[in-house]
Amino acid sequence: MNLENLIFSVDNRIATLTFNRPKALNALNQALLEEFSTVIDEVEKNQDIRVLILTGAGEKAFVAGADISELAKMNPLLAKKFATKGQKLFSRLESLPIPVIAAVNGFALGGGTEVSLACDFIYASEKAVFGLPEITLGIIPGFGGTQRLARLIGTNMAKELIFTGRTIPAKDAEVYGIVNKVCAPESLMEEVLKTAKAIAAKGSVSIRAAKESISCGKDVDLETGCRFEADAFALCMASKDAAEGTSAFLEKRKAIFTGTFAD
Ligand code: CO8
Repeated sequence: MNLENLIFSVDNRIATLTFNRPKALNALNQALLEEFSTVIDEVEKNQDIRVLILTGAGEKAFVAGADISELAKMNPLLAKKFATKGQKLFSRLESLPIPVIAAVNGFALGGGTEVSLACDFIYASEKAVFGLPEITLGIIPGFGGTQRLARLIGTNMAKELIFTGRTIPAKDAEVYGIVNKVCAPESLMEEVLKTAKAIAAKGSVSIRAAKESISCGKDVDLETGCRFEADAFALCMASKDAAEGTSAFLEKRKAIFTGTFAD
């Protein structure tokens, strides 16, 4: 892969995508979004990858939003195209079958908060700052922020943050339920990797089933969600991992998962 705006690496079944435009605080321009899409293609193809981590290059930012110098030149049609492209991309990220963790190391504003909200969960540095400040530019969030933030923290709190454009430190984002864990800056990646490794060591069939079940269930009624869960549970029982996991418990040994199904 020929990447100029991103760094992508895979180590021990854990992939890391680093937004890499530190001079522009990793702002999302069109070229970066193209590369992002290519990386998602690769993650979808590579069955060895168990967890994807997103982070930002440099000391200051995760992603400081969409690139304002590009936005400023867009006519309404181009803006709609760009917003739709970003939305589709973030939906693909959200729909990946593997867990995606955002390691938010600094400013996550506008599109930066939006991309982190499309991840399964967020760990943040004490230095991280979240917010959807688009209103101060005379625009609104356009990469799914009005939708995902309201679903995550509730309509009224999302309205206040979006109407005021107020940014919030990681500690407050944790209180709102945006961030799972706040870490010292120097230990952020270590903490994220610890959690990623714990997830990667589990059976991939059950991890995928759990993610799909939670994701499908959150926008449907409880009964439909539970029905989906029962089907996903049954699918897990057809895997070698379920046989191995239950046997290992009964035999008092550590399970060795293969992520495969019975022949
Ligand atoms: N786009 C382009 N360049 C940026 C961006 C950005 N979002 N953010 C920072 N930069 C650039 C600055 O212009 C500056 O460049 P240069 O050195 O060439 O002047 C460099 O990064 C460093 O930035 P600052 O000097 O401003 O650094 P500070 O530490 O003083 O401030 C801040 C850091 C507070 C993060 C500040 O840079 C800032 O407010 N940035 C903008 C944040 C923002 O408003 N983000 C929302 C953008 S809009 C958006 O995300 C919409 C998403 C949906 C789009 C839908 C498609 C139509």
